[in-house]
Amino acid sequence: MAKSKSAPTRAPSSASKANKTSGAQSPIASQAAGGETHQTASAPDDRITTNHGVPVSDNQNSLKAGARGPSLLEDFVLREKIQHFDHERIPERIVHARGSAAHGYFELTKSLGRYTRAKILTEVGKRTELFARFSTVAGGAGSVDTPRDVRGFAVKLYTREGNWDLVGNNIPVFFIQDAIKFPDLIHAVKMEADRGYPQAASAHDTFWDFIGLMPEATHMIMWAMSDRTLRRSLRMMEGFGVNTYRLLDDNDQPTFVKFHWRPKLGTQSTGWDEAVKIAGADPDYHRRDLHEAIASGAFPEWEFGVQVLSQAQADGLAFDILDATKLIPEELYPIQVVGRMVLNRNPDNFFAETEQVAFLPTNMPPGIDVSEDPLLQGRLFSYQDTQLSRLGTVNFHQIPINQAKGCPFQNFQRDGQMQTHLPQGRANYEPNSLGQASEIDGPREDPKGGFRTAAVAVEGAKVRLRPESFADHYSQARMFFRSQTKIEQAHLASALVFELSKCSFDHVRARVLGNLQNVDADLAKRVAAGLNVPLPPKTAAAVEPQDLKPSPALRIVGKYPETLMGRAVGILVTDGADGAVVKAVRKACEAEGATVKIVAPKVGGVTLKGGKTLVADGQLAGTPSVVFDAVALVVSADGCAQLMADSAGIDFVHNAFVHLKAIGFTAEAQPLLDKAGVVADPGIVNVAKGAEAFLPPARTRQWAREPSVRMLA
Ligand code: HDE
Repeated sequence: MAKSKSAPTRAPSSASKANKTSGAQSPIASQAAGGETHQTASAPDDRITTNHGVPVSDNQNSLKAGARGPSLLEDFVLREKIQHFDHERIPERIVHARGSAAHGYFELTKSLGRYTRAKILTEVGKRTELFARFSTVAGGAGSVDTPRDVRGFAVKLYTREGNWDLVGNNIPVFFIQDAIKFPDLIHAVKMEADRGYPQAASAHDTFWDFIGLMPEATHMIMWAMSDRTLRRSLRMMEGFGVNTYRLLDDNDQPTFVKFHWRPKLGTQSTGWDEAVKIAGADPDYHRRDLHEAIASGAFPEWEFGVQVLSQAQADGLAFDILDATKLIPEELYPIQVVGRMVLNRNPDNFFAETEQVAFLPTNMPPGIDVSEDPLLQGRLFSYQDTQLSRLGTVNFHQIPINQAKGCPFQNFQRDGQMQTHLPQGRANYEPNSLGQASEIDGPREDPKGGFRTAAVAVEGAKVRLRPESFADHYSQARMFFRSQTKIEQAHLASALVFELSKCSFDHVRARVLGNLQNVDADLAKRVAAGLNVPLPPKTAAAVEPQDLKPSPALRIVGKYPETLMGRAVGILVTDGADGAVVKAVRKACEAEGATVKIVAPKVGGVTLKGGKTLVADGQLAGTPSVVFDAVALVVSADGCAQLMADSAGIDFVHNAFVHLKAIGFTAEAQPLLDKAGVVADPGIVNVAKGAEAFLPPARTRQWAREPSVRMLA
């Protein structure tokens, strides 16, 4: 039965199925007659082994009773490999399942020593290693990057005094005021319980049913329906701690603090139609963008800022600082920029790092503390708990990505599943006195340098009550809406029309419209008109909304820097295109920091006028204009004719136009522009004689074009 391993075996019939090559091969792949590839090790260090170190002789064939016989139970190599594979997945996060992450560093530029003793916020110039993970909330791990959704913005800073996890979102407020409503909120937004859809979308009955019944969500709904939830890039996204925290000074005196991350590239969004099309063109749009930017050395950067308020200042606010559905307008309490974050290294392994990273809002160094915000209080329990079901053990802090790296960690906690540490000594309790020299064994508490809690006075009966000071659900929603530009207001109203159009219950829509009347009568009217349904009466508000001063800081349009830095330009070329024009456009855009990609009907590229070959970065059908911020059409007359016969060519141009992008062109492309419905405006630029005129419109969107290409509410 047993054949020599080095001798090719041959079954009596169907010989090719049983072919096996000699074990004595060069380390280079060799192809057996039957099509199997064996790559053999040249040194013991190169050998595949089992998980227990036994060298594997054959990684192509399982052990069988005869070449065509059944597999043998004895084959522990096969069983171990398959069994490990069977258990490769861990439960995905119940929220924020889809995420992308990167390593980087934090650098303090201004000390907050007046307010805190946390070293990370007092040691100017010191760099602290960190790992940041950005995520969508509602979709599963395999969902697309561009749904209309809030984005998670979680940063694990490996400080010298333990890990600090600042687990925030890209929106400064939240849907609910009390943690007890979180499971309801998430159940409502995720796939509906009976049908299992829609995936990663809030546009469905259960979400809007819940929202209509929860007026406290109205402010967040304004943000969620704004372009803030349509991210252009993770690099162009703000981050907010959302909850109110405290800083504690050397004497443990507390100051309230709100944390902010502000992207160097400004906050930029896509349009809704564009986001939908990107989902098809590149479901990994954000993950790819982040990875490619870091790989190319264009390191994303954020400013780190704080708003600090004393108790007296907090008491003077028109709302409760403990209410996470409210923000503190920058105009009232400016953001002090005190540091920066740079992401400069992609993860080596997605699972080990991005998937296994476990953020805990309870991770705070001494000098930072929580507030009594009832949403935050619930979070303090939830994250630790969720790691146990995801990572399966209380020792998840030993996984390298979760380990405190800036300092040692030691205590008397012992054992547990997946214990990888080897504690020394006899004493696994404290106090103890078994140590030989010092009469103690192991670490001890540090009353001076250790984590302490602010000694804030707490009083009151045990109650399940929402404070009166949380009752105004509409004033800040109104402030947000009225602070937006006309374009952004129209986008927000249209998003509400889109989402409510996907609901099938009239009473669900009507209730939301009733709430919207409290935000802004005109907004409610526009949404009702967009749905073509009657406008119901205004919902009675617990507290009549106030007209707060608008906060222009809440806009996106007109606020982001007009720049090509971090933007992508696509040049569509055909055979016979003028290489000099391609070169000029590329050079001008790259000089301003843009990434330029060549798109051609075939990926092998085109033959330029003059005979040179220009290789493409992307093939036309697979690289539509939605993945670019601006495009240029450098084509020949024949090439133009071919593009006009191809819907991918027409869509490339049409979509760039309706997505308000700059379009550079050479005269030969004019028939294609006409066929794609492009109408001349300052964003449509002839680049035949130079790219300069293309640059200003390519640095932004052509907002003035929008009314001519889209019906907005
Ligand atoms: Fe989370 N949240 N959350 N959340 N959250 C989780 O923890 C939770 C909330 C946020 O990239 C979970 O490790 C409760 C606000 C981010 O891994 C879970 C409440 C904010 C991430 C959890 C909230 C966030 C999470 C799921 C209401 C903005 C992803 C997996 C009281 C400040 C972190 C996990 C990552 C993840 C609970 C509300 C941000 C279930 C109970 C508000 C960025 O523990």
